[in-house]
Amino acid sequence: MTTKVKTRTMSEETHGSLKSKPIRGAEMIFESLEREKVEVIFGYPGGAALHIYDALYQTNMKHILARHEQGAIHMAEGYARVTGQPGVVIATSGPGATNLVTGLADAYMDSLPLVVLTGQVASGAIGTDAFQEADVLGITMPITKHNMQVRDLNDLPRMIKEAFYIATNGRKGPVLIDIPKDISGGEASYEYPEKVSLRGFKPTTVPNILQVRRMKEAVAQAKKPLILAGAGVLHAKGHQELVTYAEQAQVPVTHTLLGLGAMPAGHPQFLGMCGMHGTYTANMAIQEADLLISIGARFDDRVTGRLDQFAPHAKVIHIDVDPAEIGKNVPTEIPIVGDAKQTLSMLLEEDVVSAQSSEWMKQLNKWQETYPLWYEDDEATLKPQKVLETFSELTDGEAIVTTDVGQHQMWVAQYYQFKQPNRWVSSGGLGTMGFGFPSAIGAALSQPDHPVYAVVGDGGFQMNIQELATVKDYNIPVKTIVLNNGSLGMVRQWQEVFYEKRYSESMLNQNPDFAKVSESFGVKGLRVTTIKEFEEAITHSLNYDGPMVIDVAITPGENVFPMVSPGTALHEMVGISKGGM
Ligand SMILES: Cc1ncc(C[n+]2csc(CCOP(=O)(O)OP(=O)(O)O)c2C)c(N)n1
Repeated sequence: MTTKVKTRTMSEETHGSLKSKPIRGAEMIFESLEREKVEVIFGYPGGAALHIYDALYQTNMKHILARHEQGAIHMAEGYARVTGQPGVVIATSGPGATNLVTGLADAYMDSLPLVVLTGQVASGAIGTDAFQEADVLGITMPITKHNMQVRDLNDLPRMIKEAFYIATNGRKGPVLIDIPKDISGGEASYEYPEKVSLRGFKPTTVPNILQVRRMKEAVAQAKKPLILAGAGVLHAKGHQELVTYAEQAQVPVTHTLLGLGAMPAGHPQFLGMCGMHGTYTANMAIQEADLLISIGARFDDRVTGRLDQFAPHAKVIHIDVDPAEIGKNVPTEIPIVGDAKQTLSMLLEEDVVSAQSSEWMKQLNKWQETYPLWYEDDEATLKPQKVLETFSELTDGEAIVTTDVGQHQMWVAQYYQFKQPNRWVSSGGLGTMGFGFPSAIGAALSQPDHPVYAVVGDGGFQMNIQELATVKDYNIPVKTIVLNNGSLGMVRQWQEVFYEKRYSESMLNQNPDFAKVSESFGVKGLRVTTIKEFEEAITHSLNYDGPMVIDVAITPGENVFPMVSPGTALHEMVGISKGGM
């Protein structure tokens, strides 16, 4: 554990005499973070960030030293996904900053609020190819919602205030501030602005009432309506309004991968996930619907399949806080610019008229009974689907679950019965391997009393396995379930289906013993090969106060179904029922 001595908070010294007494730029950072009520920051030091780390030493701010900057930023993403609050990251210049690139792109694609502070070489050295210099603004411009470099120390407090504002207002996203070393080490008087005024950034969150009324009329006339709920519902914390509206308007609901948890699993109007590995009922509902209401979803190609055959009979209503999303991929009859919660609240205030959907609901129920998710349980091997069904039952659908990217991610999405919103943390847009384990650390720090599980593949876990040292160092009780199939499973599946079983570089022949690896980090490690052992391990983990890794030897060669192949339409999915592939 760390031995550093905490001496005082910044506020103690600066409150009351803000303008008169100059303080260092690095101190301004922590003073400002305190004012933004930041509880924890994730980071990794280095030369250009040394003033910042020295100032940190003199505060009470909780800092988690990751073992790789990529780990730090995924932790911040996990924190942001569960809380809705910005995750804060500090890294040094050059390689420290470039190691953040994947996490920035990931957060940008999934609209996660982050405030990222990077050290930079001293102002006078910028552009000279100085040691550990990288053009961080140039590199991160396309993968941040906004980025800025501090040129004058007097601007630093305002820039931090703006960064928090931009990251969390309208469509959320990552904001980066690049801070040259002479700026963090320089002194000036400090004043934190109370308000932000940005002429070019005034997002519309309250929708136009006339558009809302048009939607009401369209729903009243619909016979086959459908809501497609995306992560925007969760970001806006509009899940309760979604359920109430769907019930009152008699409209069934499907969701995107990242919309999981917006509607509780098991709700009679809930059809499951749609898209590439969605349920038969959800995908067919899209193809048959006469009215499709997208709320906080962006019509990603994994959702739409072949675009020109997507929802061919539907009038489309698109609700999104980001006007640039509307009409981007799918032509929209009724555009509604607004925050999901505010729009749904407005709809509820307007006296909901329900759709004429009783026949439609009967048909959907029939599909659900006839074509449920299925898998062949051969008893001899450990089926991943069975593992996840068991995991869902033993944790009662209440755990916070993070995943990496691959087959295991799709199986969690299909088989974990999320009962609550904001308990699902996964890399959707960018599809980042190595995300699952560190993001679970951030999630666990935000909810210390809640069980947090990272479900990862044997490939992805090895991409950020060094964070085992972090969970040990701070005794963060993350439980990691490695669904170990000895391969890059999703790549192997595509090679089986589309490349005539030419398994080019997708076998992981030299996997370490994950239980022993974790033991060597001081983290409890278990290996299980039967469903009984798995049950025992999960039961044990629920009462175990510390980190743990459970290496699960699942059936190699198992595939994820149903599946919509790239370039085909949603109704052309394969593997719908036993023997159907
Ligand atoms: C950083 C990164 N590199 C490559 C890929 C491409 N990719 C997608 S899934 C996958 C295989 C994942 O294997 P594993 O982590 O073992 O999980 P599984 O599919 O077996 O559940 C790969 C290589 C990716 N998504 N992210």
